[in-house]
Formats: sequence, C-alpha cells, structure tokens
Amino acid sequence: MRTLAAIAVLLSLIGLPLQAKQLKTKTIIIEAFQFNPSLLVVKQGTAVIFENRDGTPHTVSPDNAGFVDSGRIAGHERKAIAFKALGDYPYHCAIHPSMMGKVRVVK
Ligand SMILES: [Cu+2]
Repeated sequence: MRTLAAIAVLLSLIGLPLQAKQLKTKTIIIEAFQFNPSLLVVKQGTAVIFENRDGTPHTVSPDNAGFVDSGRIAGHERKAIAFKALGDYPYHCAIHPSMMGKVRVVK
C-alpha cells in the first residue's frame, strides 16, 4: 500500500487525480543504465512510472519538447510522468546521454 500511496502523491503532483477506476499506469524500469522497455506503447491517459533501480540518479528528459523533464530521480526512487497527446516521446538521461528510450501514446 505504500507504493500505491506514493503513486497517488506523484499523480496528484502532475495533476492526475487518483480514482481507483481511472488509475492506469505502466512502469518503465531503469536498471543497469538502461530504460526497460526502451519503447513503451501506452494508451492515452496512462501515467508512466519510471522506477530507478540503480543506486545512482537518472533523469527522463525529452529529446524535443512534449513533456516535463523529470529532473533527477534518485537511486531507488520513482517518478510518474504524464504524456498527454498522441505521438512519440523520445527521451534520454541528461546525466548519461547514452541512455535513451521512447514512449508512444496511442488511442
Ligand atoms: Cu542516467
């Protein structure tokens, strides 16, 4: 339940209300300096949780615009990001530029 509470706080921070039936999330694991999966396809309205399992901080930073940079996600912490419009959102880690991934939002 701690995890759910943490997600609720994160979602409220990005403006998504926590309502049991509406809570749709997908998780991208950050581990060994990789985003997994590196391409995540989500339905519109899904919040993406980035879970950092490394001991070092990472960021989820947009290659272009399109979503708000995560800032530093400390080791063993997580952050929810909302991808609002349909389309592709390539991103990278600003600390380790070789780390790249993409979220695709579909109907
Ligand atoms: Cu990184």
